[in-house]
Amino acid sequence: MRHMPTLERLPASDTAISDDFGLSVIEGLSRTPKTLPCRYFYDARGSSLFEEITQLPEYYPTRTEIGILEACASEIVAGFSTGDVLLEFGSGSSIKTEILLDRVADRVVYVPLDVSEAALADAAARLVDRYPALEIRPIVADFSKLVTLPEEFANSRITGFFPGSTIGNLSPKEAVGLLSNFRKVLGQSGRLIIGVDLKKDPSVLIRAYNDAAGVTADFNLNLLVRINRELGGTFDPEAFRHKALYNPRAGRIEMHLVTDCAQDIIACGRPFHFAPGESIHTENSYKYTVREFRDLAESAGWKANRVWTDAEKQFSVHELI
Ligand code: SAH
Ligand code: AVI
Repeated sequence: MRHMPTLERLPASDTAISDDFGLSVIEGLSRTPKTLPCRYFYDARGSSLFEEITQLPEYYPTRTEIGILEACASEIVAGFSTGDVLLEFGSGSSIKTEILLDRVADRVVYVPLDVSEAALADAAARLVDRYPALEIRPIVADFSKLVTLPEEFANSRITGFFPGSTIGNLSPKEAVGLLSNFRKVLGQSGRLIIGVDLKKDPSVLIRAYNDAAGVTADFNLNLLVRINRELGGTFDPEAFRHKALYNPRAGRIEMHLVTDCAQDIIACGRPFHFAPGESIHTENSYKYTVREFRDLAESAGWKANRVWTDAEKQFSVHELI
């Protein structure tokens, strides 16, 4: 068996994950309406619940994107030369990446980058066994705060891989900022393969974020459990319920945690009051048309090149150069 690759941390200016949590919670719960950033969903339990979500019958994005990637993988990997880097932003379980690695593991250096150390460690353990010839360099970092990559990649051609429509969890304005920064980090010779969920019948969307088994509800509520554990919170998760709705004007699914009765809780040593019916807005998941996303990518300094979709036009995979 091969040794596990060491997890690399970028310098403090590039990433500040744990220190941010308390500040973000104080800031978000002090607002009206209250909010919490969705990147904190992914502690060990949250990452594992997300994996369960991807298997749910109602959650079409994962299996649809996998189908698209299987169909277009040979076209994507044709662009790789020996020594090129495949850098995945928010790599999670790295399951979809195997579709590409099956074809290029002997040629590329794979750099999974994620805020979740647990997800990175699990994925790296599986990949070293599966691909004995693959060089893996995992990085614990917040992709929204990336300034530079490790010096050793300075002269490499880098393909960024950003599947799963994680870009949809940012507002369109933030998405433009992130894609412009990816442009800088990947350089002019870089390209980006990015998965984007498409606009569709709202009832299909609402089912995907409000599954019958209640896994998405547990994923949402786990944020309160995490605040209790890591920030001395006093939330009663049973006093909050999961709510998912489609906001047609903004073109996004919204997830909320709603309480039906008044609550006074402590988090980070500070008091927060909830009126009956008040909610915490925990996530947005924006949906785009192919045209809207290509325009957004171009406004971030990329050229929108090839695009692949499934037959029902549920999901899209874009190549930006
Ligand atoms: N790319 C995988 C996983 C998607 S789940 C797939 O398509 O299946 C989203 C992943 O992004 C989680 O593993 C989460 O920890 C990570 N993530 C979310 N926000 C992040 C951020 N700001 N920086 C780095 N990783 C982030
Ligand atoms: C990771 N991200 C793209 C998922 C989504 O669909 O917005 C997170 C998720 N939230 C609820 N279900 C899945």
